Amino acid sequence: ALPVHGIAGTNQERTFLAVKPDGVQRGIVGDIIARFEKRGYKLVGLKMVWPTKEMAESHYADLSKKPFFGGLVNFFSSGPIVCMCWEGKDIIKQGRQMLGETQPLASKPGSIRGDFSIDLGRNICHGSDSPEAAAHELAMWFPEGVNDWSKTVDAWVYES
Ligand code: IDP
Ligand code: MG
Repeated sequence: ALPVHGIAGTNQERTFLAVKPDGVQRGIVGDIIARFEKRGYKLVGLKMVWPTKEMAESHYADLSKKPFFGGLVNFFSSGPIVCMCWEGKDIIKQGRQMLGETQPLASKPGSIRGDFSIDLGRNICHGSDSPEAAAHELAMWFPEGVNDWSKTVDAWVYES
């Protein structure tokens, strides 16, 4: 049977990851993409978007009551971000682990935030934190959909 893409818990699980404006400015986009590519994950959506304030507010709506919300929205809409949809086994959780902790100072070396960032409000990257968030964020950032391509090397990445 053909794989049904985007179902959490399958080898076709999908998540939304983004390089935030600081990561774009600092030229880390390629490094971040390379980490997920080299691990074996499949890139199925990729584009640069300059978020409006409204898009930033919507993306971070669950944090709207926090005191840092205004600064976060201004920062997130201060320049283009790189939007990605990555696919593969356990990608939602693994993606978060590869990003590191929200607080860069608590992030291990080897994680993106642990390798490239210091301050909480300049922590380089975003990743969906649950299957529900992934579905919601992918619908918001990729309303046009993503690419259901089959990666021929998958037989060398997955046992089955
Ligand atoms: P996450 O990005 O690891 O999912 P969230 O709690 O969803 O973390 O917060 C979203 C973003 O808001 C964080 O990545 C960080 O840049 C910023 N942020 C979170 N907590 C604080 C805070 O206490 N002060 C300032 N900025 C914060
Ligand atoms: Mg979050």
